[in-house]
Amino acid sequence: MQFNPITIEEKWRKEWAKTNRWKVDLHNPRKPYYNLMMFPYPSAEGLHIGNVYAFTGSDIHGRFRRLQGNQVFEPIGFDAFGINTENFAIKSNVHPAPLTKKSIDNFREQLKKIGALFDWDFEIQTNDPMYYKWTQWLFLQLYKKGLAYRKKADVDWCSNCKTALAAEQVTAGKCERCDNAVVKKELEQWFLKITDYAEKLLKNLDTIDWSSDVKTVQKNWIGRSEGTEIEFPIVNSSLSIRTFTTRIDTIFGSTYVVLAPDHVLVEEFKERIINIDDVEKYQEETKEKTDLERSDLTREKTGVELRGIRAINPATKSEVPIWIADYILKGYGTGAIMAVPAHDSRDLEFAKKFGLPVREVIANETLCNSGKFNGMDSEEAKKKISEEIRAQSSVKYHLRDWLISRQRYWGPPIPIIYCDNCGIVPVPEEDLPVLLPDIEDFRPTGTDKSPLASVEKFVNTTCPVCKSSAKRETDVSDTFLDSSWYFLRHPSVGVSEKPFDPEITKTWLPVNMYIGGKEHSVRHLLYARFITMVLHDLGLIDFEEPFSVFRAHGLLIRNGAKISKSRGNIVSPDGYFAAYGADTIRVYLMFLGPFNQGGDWRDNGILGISRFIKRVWALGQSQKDASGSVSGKNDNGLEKIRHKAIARVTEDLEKLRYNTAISGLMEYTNSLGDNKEILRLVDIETLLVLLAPFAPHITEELWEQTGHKDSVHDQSWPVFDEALIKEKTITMPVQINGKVRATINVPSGTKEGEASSLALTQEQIQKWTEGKEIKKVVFVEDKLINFVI
Ligand code: ANZ
Ligand code: ZN
Repeated sequence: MQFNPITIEEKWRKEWAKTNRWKVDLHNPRKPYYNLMMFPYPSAEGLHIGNVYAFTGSDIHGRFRRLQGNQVFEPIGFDAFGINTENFAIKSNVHPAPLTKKSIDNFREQLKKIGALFDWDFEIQTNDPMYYKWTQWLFLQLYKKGLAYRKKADVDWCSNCKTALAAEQVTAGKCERCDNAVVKKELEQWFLKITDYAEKLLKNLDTIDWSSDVKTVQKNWIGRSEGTEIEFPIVNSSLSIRTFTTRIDTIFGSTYVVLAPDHVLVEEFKERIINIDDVEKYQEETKEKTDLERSDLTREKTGVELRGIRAINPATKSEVPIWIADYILKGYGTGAIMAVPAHDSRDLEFAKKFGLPVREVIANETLCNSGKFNGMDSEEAKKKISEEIRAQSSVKYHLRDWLISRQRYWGPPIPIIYCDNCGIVPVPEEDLPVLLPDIEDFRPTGTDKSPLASVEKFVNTTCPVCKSSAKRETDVSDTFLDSSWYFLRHPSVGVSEKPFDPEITKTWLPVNMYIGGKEHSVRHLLYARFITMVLHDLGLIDFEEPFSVFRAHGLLIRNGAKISKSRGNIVSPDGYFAAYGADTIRVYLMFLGPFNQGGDWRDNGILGISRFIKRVWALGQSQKDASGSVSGKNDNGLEKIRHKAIARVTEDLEKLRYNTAISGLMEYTNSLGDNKEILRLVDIETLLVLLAPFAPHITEELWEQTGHKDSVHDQSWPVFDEALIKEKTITMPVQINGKVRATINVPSGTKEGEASSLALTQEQIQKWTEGKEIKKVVFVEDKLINFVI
């Protein structure tokens, strides 16, 4: 039969859809295995080859586990709310609701062609009221636990996206959505107290099997720092400055104190500060700068002394000046430091510029100029000094609370009501969802209010407590809240009275294998862990970590360059699917490089894979004609080759080393081709099962054509016999002109080239061959090697 991948794939896709082929029994599974990939944001441009890359890698894993006897639940959905979609809607002047629907419909059709195990009955759309009802419910649980709060703060603001952002959404001082430089704006916003979980988020990293670089990124983002809090009393005042230091051992060298420019004490001492005009001017200038700029070590230090007030160093008891400087951040530690110019390079630069005293307190690794602590090493001094001056040890984190309110339209309204009598009132759970009203002008206003604020029908409501007229919160929540719990919803899609069914959740979660991009290391992956911990502490689930195993996939590039819209080198999979079929594209994508490192898509590489698939097809055809199987002792090593192939592909699949697994399959296919005349059915069967996770359609077709009534996808993963694949070692005589002069140990089957190079390194042989020309090599595999000189 002629090979026509397009018809074959269509045939099987139809068949699978008709019988809902990949459905699993969620209530009574044999060996449940939850295989999840990060769900896509349905962009209007359609599925992108990078999505196909990630999904294929994940689906191969799911199919492999399925063949190993697991019941694999592999759902898919759409992260459909959020600024991305909304920004595109603004640009193209369409409403986000119809735009999202169109994008999802398109995505779904494209996704159906990649040959994945998706069970479409469990699809999620985060913009569906049946979904966001529970996102709002989640917010209410956090609120009731004191983990959601409203606070006025200097927040990161993107004037292009016209909204506040979370710290995690600011990369190198820029908005992660649009690359616009963010500014600070003082606004009242909703925060989730992720910092309460800093310690657990850090500690639990040791208990989960995740890509190690992602763990490191999280660890650094959480940024645990062990130090000391110590008060510097202000002269002629009952107040003091609380500083945070990791180097209390250097306190005798602290010759001045520095506050963040916006530290509350500046306001407090306004009357006593002589140069308050300069100070306020400096405060204004600081507002223009991002935290990133302020922390830049290469920037020249700036600052202003608070003239009129001084502090006392509690160790030396001497008076020291107080400064403000922008390199001290309000949000970290206590927002104030004891400066030690002799031992901190930032402080030294500052001291040099402003002529402040530098006092060395550590020399030759022990303390000096430190009174009775002289001669101690730093560790001992830290303890002793802390005791002496009653300093408190303190742990600080760089992690900030998660700012979740957005002054935008396309998201779930935050379910809060403001009442003049009752204050902040959560919407009663039975009133959820608070529906996002369908409004014409969805564009962000650029003020600190969402467009919902001008929709009177939405804003005006009655207080659930006192029944007087009240107003709704008009901000919506961040998309990352939508995606922080979707893995819990998937198996419970259709459950209407709860966000997730306790029994089903117990059966299926935590997720066994989660695959996705590294770029979400500190956003989605951190938030999802936090929300899972909260739900655990609320007694709603019995695990703290959502993803037992997480593997980050690499990035797909094209012709050596990053694939991006701005470069105009976006690859749409549609044309390739239509030309080669999904199987070839799946195998090609996975062959490009190690899955965890990514690959370089080049159109001309597809042909090689296409040829490989055709060779498999031809083998299948020849097997049909051969109609039977030769077995017996003289199998020309086929049984051993078969076991070796199983061993190699199995091991590679366990480790997601898809590219080397494919090489193994290619070699196996070639070996079978070389032995066409004596092929046994089991050889072809083995090849088809091993290849099935990669190329699900063609293997199914060949399975049928080779006389099987069942499905290749319902077979058991073949096992290999350790003894069979062990190499036998041969002790091979090495001759010079026919006389044995040495022996070498080589694995059975070693070829001439290898045997000869090994033989020529033997001392006894070198004695004979040195300075001589080797005229001829006689080699008999597994028997002998003879050099004629
Ligand atoms: C005295 C000292 C002496 C310090 C020395 C360092 C070296 P990490 O590791 O990041 O926690 N610091 C404290 N709060 C700060 C703030 N809000 N903005 C900028 N810098 C701040 O760093 C802690 C150290 O960073 C603290 O220890 C403090 O400087 C500074 F030889 O205090 B140290
Ligand atoms: Zn932006």
